Amino acid sequence: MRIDVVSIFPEYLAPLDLSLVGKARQSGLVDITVHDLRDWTSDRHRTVDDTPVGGGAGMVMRADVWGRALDEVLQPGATLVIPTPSGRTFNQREAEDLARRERIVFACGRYEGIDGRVARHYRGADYHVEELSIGDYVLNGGEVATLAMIEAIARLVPGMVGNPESLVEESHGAAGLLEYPVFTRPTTWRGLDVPEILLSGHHANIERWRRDEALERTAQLRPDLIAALAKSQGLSARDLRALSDAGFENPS
Ligand code: JB8
Repeated sequence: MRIDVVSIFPEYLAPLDLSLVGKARQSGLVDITVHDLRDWTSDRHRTVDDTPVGGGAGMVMRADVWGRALDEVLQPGATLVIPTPSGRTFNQREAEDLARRERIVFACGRYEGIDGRVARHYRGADYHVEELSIGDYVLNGGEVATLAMIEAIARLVPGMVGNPESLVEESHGAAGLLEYPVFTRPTTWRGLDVPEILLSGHHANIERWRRDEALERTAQLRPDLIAALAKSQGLSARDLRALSDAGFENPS
């Protein structure tokens, strides 16, 4: 997989040298290049922005500069990801989808964002263009959102995670639920005991306990996920009984 990032703050992407993503880059599994948008400016001040047409606060990133950069960096068949708070929300499904692409280019905006014609132009030129938000809050630019998305995508690339078992468990263990709590030694810490069932060695009981913990935690914190699972037949009769025993309303 090849990933390019275009930004006016290339140093913001330095964490991509670290940890699992850094190792994947060193092993050649993921090839990441960070570009400085100002390399495609043509004036003495290396200007990338201008005032908004129609008025309003702040500055807008110029289509001409982005066009020169993307004409050079985007290869045929590539996906263009534009982080923006007005995009569709990036989630695990999007990460799985993007992990299957051969080439992705992230265009990191700043100020009030990138001239709206840039996304339209590359869509019209038959690129996959995804305007994506990482959540309902506003950052100062697309760089941190890009870091989050690259980390979520890269760990799904086959051969990437040190322990492939952990990915398998994630996808079919408690699909659509929050994770159950985890513990390690010592079994007593500051007067708090690890749940006894986890020390029993009874794997079927442990699995059931973990499923119940995941269900309860999800019902408490993310009732929207319980409703979605109920709608898609993702809850067994046993799951429904566990939720009812824990005092939650029947989600159907
Ligand atoms: C200017 O919150 B965000 C985000 C905010 C931004 C830009 C891109 C993304 C560009 N502000 O994800």
